[in-house]
Amino acid sequence: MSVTLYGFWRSLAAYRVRVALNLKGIAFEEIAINLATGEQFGEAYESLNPQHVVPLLKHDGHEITQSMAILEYIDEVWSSPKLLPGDAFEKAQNRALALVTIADTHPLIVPRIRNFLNSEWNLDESAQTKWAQHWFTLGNQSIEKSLIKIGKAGTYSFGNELTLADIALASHVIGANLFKVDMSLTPILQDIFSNCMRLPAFADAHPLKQAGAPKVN
Ligand SMILES: N[C@@H](CCC(=O)N[C@@H](CS)C(=O)NCC(=O)O)C(=O)O
Repeated sequence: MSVTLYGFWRSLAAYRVRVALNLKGIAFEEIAINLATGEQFGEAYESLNPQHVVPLLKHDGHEITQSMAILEYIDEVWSSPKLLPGDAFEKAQNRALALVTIADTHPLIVPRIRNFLNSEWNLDESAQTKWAQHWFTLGNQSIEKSLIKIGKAGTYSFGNELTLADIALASHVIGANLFKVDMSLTPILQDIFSNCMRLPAFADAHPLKQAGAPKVN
């Protein structure tokens, strides 16, 4: 059964899906929807996702949107290694940490928000960067304090086994790095990120390693 991901090189949400597919060892084809030229608003993509956003996963005749829903679908369909382990409370704790960035930080910096800041209030690129840095910094602080409060961090957020929350946190730090946010103030988050990036599943999925990404030295 083939797996197709509609994504874009710099999409943090598509990054999360690439990592999960890599961790499960699932072969997939990625089709790029060019968010920079507005391809997400074209008729062809609208018929797939009326929300005009990536990622979208096609599998087994299904079309699934929203990275969190896709991650949970992948985890249920391909059960090993388990990304959302534990009892109901542990799963809720894991989802809650992931959602700090998936639901409450990342949505504030996506192209449609930054484009609106520009078209309505003339905020130029440097003002938009300041906006993004602000929300990533608040996200960083919430995540770092949550990791301390939960008290389970080891190599990864919930001990020494990778979980769904680590995928979310890695996407968060990649976004923060793209906007040059100071990561030295959140050392636990930074350590978890470094540990994740040692794994090819995370490193190979990095936005800057995807087709269409700008070359960096
Ligand atoms: N909550 C969604 C976010 C989807 C989203 O906003 N994706 C961005 C790329 S990371 C997008 O396609 N943006 C298009 C736009 O803002 O015009 C998820 O996690 O899948």
